[in-house]
Amino acid sequence: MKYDFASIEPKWQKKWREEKTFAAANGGDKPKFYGLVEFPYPSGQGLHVGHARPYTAMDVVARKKRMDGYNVLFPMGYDAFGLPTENYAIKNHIHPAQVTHDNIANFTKQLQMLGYSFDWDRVINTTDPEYYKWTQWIFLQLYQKGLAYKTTMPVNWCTSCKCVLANEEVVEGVCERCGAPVVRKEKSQWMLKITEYAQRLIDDLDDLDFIERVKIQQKNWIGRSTGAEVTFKATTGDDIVVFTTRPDTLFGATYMVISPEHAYVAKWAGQLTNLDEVQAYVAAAARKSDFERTELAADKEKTGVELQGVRAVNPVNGKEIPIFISDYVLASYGTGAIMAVPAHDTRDWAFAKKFGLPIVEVVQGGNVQEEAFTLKDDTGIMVNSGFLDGLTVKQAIPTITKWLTEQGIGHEQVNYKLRDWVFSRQRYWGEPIPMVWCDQCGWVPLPEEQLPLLLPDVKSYEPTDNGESPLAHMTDWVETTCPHCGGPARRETDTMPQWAGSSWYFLRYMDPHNQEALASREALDYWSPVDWYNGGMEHTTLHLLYSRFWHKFLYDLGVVPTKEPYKKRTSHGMILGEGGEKMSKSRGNVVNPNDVVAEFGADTMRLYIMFIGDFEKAAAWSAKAVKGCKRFLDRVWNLSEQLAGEKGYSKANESAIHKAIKKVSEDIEAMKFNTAIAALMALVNDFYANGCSRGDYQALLLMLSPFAPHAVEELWESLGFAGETGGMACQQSWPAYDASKTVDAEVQMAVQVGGKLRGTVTVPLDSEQDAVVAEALKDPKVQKFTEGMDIVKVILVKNKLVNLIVKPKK
Ligand code: ANZ
Ligand code: ZN
Repeated sequence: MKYDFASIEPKWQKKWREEKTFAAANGGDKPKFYGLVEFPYPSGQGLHVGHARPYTAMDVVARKKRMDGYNVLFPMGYDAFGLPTENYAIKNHIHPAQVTHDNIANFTKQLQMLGYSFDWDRVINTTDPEYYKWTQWIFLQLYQKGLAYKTTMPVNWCTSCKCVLANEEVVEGVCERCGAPVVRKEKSQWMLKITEYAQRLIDDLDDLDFIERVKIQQKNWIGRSTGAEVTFKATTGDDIVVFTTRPDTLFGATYMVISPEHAYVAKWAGQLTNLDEVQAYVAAAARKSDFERTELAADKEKTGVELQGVRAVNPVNGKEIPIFISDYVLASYGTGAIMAVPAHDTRDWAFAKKFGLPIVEVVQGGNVQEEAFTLKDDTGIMVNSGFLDGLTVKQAIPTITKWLTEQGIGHEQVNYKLRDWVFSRQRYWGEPIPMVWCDQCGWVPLPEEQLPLLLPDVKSYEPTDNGESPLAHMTDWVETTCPHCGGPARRETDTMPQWAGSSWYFLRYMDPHNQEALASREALDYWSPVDWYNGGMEHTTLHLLYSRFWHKFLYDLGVVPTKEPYKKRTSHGMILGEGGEKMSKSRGNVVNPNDVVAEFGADTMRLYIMFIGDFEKAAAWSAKAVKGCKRFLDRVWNLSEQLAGEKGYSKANESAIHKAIKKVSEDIEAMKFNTAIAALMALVNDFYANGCSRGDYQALLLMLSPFAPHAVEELWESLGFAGETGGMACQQSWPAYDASKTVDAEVQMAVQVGGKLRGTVTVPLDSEQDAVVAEALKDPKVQKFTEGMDIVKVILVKNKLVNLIVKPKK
């Protein structure tokens, strides 16, 4: 029988689909397991091998969990709103809905081609009105609770997409999508108050089984800082409030800096003697993004302008100090104003050097001549600091904070780097925001009965040049009546950002066809939380944080039963091109899964993508290694024609099988797929060497079935196992191992030095020479006779004795 993957694979895929082999039931006696992968954006390029890695991995886990006796939910869907589709639609004059439909059809074909055990009855599509009805519903709930609000703020504006970007979508000053420069622009935006959840988003990480680097990245992104707010008096009589994490250094504050956007710049215009210079600097700063102003400028010379005509007073020593504007102080963080302590802050030091400002050391050990000394520990001793002198930094911080509080000029303060989420986009292909503007009533939410608010058909999806959404042209749609007073009103024409639909999709899978709710309470109670979610590290600070926020909000509303959506989070490394470079069209090194499957079959593709290397690390594609995986499957296949002996494990293979079961079971749980496969390869070698019984082979097929399910089912059926067990291999129980049979037999061996018995060692049966010698040399009794000696020869009698021939070192 030939291994004809091209006919075998579609055959089993069809059977699984028709028989709904992998459909999950919302209930039952089995324990539940909900395994989740990030649903794809259905791009025109189709499925990438980068998708195949996490999808195959979770498919292996899901298939194994089913065999372990779990009721498994392993769903798939499409995150289909977004810019690339819209841009493609504009360019090719095809409706985005049509583009989406075609791309989804292609993705579905590809996912089925790879034999994934998704429950195809639960497929969701975020652009389906039946789906986005509930995205809109969640928005309305956020609005009712005061967590969605509209405000005018400077936003990141992509000059090419003509679209507002979230901070996270701006990478190194350019648009993450198209690479065009991003400028700042004032716009009225819907915002979501994720900051209200900042502390909970940090605290609740503790109980989660997330890989450490995900937790760290989320914490850093939220960026909690503890410090104090301190009020300085300006000579105008105004209070300048600063945020500092080092109130202990207050005596060293020799000047102040406020951000160029600070309200006082305009307020003090009349008093400033250098107003022109100040205004020119403000205008220049406005053109830069925060990233350019901070990260990109970190090593560059500091710039700024003194506000001549106004000064401030340091509240601890009464000294008058100058005030500057500089773009290294951001309007959006803390209070947008700082006290500058050049002796102990690197940026302040660079600035002070440039402008010839005094540098006063207040923590002993600060190297004020060469470079600012930013204290890393709490052991420094305060100097030049009045009543703080002699205290450690650790003591000085609470002391000064208490003093400031008593004086009524300061208090302890916690700040977060996290900003509220800019939730509107001036684009067509997104969820309409269900809000109406009435001149009489202001913003009025659409009544829930009117959901979904359908995205209207438009002729042109081009964003307008003034930055309004294309929907703004749709007079018929825009003009409506106020749900509150019945007067004339206008619909919101911005749409939701790409991240909306993915913020709750895992809930919809639990009950995807529900018409009354986003999912029934029973379904939510049964499946929550997601047991294991694998996805890309690049989604850590966006999708993963956003969806945790929405889930917590829904938890507070009583809609979902758990405060966190995902129990466990793991992440995979990237697949690189042959030779280790990033796959890209321009490099011409993109591997198309269709080609691999056509040439070698889906099972080889699956096996290879799991064998490619450590799951968490990046790995380079190797056509040669793909062939190696195909050869392994050929070997498995051909072995089926040489089976000898009946049921049960053969004596010769029994221990190897038990060991392999233990190893493969543990490795799949730990996502060490490559070593699991290596163990199966070794087992096949044993089978070829020792002969293979039907029972031996059956165990191999069961362990191989999550990785190469099509070939396994075909063999399972043709060898009659299906008849004997009454089901497919994927429906069998995962083989169990007997722990006592997995431990290696050990032997005691005599150790001689120069032919005389000097000790004994215990080593695994059949140990090779090097291993025995290494073990022998650990024995102090042996060491006594080998010290200062060279081992010139070793005589090994396997499993009995080792004799070390030595002579003195020269
Ligand atoms: C005085 C000082 C002395 C500071 C010292 C640091 C070291 P994190 O930890 O990131 O929260 N800062 C405050 N608001 C700022 C703004 N809007 N733009 C730029 N810098 C700002 O950083 C807090 C520190 O960053 C604050 O503590 C302040 O400088 C500066 F030896 O105050 B510090
Ligand atoms: Zn009204």
